[in-house]
Amino acid sequence: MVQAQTQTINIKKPVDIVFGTVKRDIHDIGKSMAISVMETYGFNVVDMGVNVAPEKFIEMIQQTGAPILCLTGLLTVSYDSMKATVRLLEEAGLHEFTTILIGGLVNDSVQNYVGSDYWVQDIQEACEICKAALLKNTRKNANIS
Ligand code: B12
Repeated sequence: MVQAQTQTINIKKPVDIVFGTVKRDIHDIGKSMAISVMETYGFNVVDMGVNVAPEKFIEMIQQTGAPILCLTGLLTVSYDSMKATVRLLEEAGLHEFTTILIGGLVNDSVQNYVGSDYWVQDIQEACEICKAALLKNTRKNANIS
């Protein structure tokens, strides 16, 4: 069974990217590498940790108004967690303002199943996508700025 994780989440405003390993998955090596590179590029990233429930991602997007959501998962069961997260974001009316990238052990079929905007392996390519997404999306839903 996957244990619940408790950790302090560091929020540097304005938040550009909310990033986490999805529910039931604890793989975090790729996530940590991606976050390091993204921060080097100048993005403010909130690291949600591992085994993150869909509701937690949505709460963080609502709280920060972050225009980009990055999900990682390496297990087959992670795809359902990614899909549930995307669905919840849509139900909250936030997908319109949020670009969703998935990474890890994913491909075209997984992206179609999950409903994300992109799937990426290459972190540099992800940074280019995030740059464009920052220009496109608004922070309309932010409770804080
Ligand atoms: C290391 C590892 C572990 C470590 C994880 C340590 C940690 N802190 O992360 C430990 C030993 C804990 C582990 C546990 C398990 N593992 Co494991 N693990 C791996 C292994 C060997 C390497 C994964 C890794 O870190 N790769 C290196 C990183 C750098 O690569 P990456 O994650 O792909 O990230 C890169 C890109 O994808 C990208 N990226 C990643 N995410 C994202 C997200 C975004 C948005 C972007 C832009 C980019 C991006 O950035 C990185 C740099 O390029 C893989 C095998 C493999 N070949 O992948 C198996 C693997 C993922 N594990 C597997 C399994 C089954 C498990 C266990 C269920 C085993 C068990 N029975 O307990 C548990 C799962 C526990 C859980 N609930 O999560 C299977 C999954 C099979 C499946 N399809 O479901 C794999 C594929 C092994 C296998 N061939 O069977 N595992």
